[in-house]
Amino acid sequence: MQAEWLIHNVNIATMQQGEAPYGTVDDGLLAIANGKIAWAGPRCEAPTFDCSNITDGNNGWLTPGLIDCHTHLIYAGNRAAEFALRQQGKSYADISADGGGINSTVMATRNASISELLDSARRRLTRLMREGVTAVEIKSGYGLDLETELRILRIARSLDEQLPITIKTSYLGAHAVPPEFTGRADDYIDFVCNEVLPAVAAEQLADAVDLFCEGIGFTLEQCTRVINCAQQLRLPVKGHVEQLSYMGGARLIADANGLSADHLEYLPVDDISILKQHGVVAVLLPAAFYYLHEKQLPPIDAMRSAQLPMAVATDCNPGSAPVASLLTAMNQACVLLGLTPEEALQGATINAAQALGLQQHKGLLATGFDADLLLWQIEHPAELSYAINMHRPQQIWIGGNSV
Ligand code: DI6
Ligand code: FE
Repeated sequence: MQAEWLIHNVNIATMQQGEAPYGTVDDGLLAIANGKIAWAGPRCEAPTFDCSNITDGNNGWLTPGLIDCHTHLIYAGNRAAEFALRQQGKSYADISADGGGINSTVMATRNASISELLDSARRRLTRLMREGVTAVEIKSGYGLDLETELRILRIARSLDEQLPITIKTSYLGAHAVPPEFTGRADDYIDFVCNEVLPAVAAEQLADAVDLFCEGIGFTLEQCTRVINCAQQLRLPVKGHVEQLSYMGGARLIADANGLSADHLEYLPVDDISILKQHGVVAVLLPAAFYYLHEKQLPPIDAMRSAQLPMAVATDCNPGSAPVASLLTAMNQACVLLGLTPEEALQGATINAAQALGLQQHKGLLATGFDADLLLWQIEHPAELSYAINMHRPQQIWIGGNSV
C-alpha cells in the first residue's frame, strides 16, 4: 500500500472507547495517506507500506491532535486590573455591574486595529498549537456592534487560512448588553436577531450561535429568541449555561438539539438525562472555575454515570480565564473537578470533536479520520494531565502534514 508517512515503534492512544483504556494499541503502526489515517493498529498486523517518510516513535505515544472547543481568543487589552480587584475581594458580578467585565474588553476591542486583533489572536493560537492543539473554536462577543462582530469573525476565518490549525467559529452576540443598549436588553436582542445574525449568516462567518444565559447575561426568554433566529438560519446552537446560577439554559440548548452546554456548575442532576437524550456535549471549563474561586462543582459523578460526553476546554478569554493552555485546563479538570486523566484526554479529543460537530473526522486515531496527530515522549498518556508545562509534542501532524 502507498502511504505518505509511516510512524512505527510507538504506542497509540486511539481514544476509541470501549476497548482498552485510552483505546491503547501497544507497539503500533500508523500510516498517513491523502491527509487521512490510512491504517492504525498493532505493527504485527500491519500491511506492507511503500513509503519514504518514516518516523521512529522511540517507544513514545501517539494521540489525536488536541481540540479546544471553547475559546474567546480574539480581543484587545487585558483585565489584570480587575484581577487585582478580585484579589481584594470584589466579585466578578460586581465588577461587571460597575461597567467593567466583558464591556471593558468590548471597548478595547472596538478601538483596536485589525492587525492588533489579528496579531494578538495569532500569538494565543500559536501557544495553543505548540502544546498540540490542532483544532479550535473561536467565539465573537467582544464587539457586540455589527461592524466589530463581523470584524472578529472575519479575523477568525483569515486565521483559519493563515495557519494549519482547523478553526470553527461561533457568533456570541448574546454575551453582554453593550453600553449603547444599557437598560434595553430586549432591544439589544432585537438588534442581534434582526441585524447582526442575518449579516453573519449571509457572509457564512459563523459555524454556530452561542449565548450567555445568566443573571449578568441574558434571560431564558431572550436566549430563546436568539435560538429561534439561529434555527431559522439553520445554524446550530450552544450556550454558556448554569455557570454562576441555575437558569434552565441547559434545557433550552437540549430542546434545540444544540452542540454543547458549557460551564454547568449549577446543572441539576435531573437535567443530565435531557442533555444525554438530545446528544448535547457537556463542556467543562475548569480555568474559569479556578479564576473565579467557584465553590459549586458541576455534577461530574452523575454525568459520568449517565455517560454524558464531557469535553474540556480553556475558555481562553481576558476576564474569567486568561489561559492559553489546554493541557493546563486538562490538569485543572482532574484536580479541581475530579475527572480522571483518561476522561480529561477524551474531553480534549473525541468529546471536544463532538462538541464542534467534527466527530466524523477528528478526535480519534482510526482509519479514515483526519491525520491530526501528536507524538509525545512520555511513558503513559496520563502524564499529559498529571504534569503542568512538562510536555510538548515532539512532532505534530495536521491533515497529514508535519508542522
Ligand atoms: N463566560 C465566560 O466564561 C466568558 N464569557 C462568558 O459568558 C467570560 C467573559 C469575560 O469575562 O470577558
Ligand atoms: Fe466562555
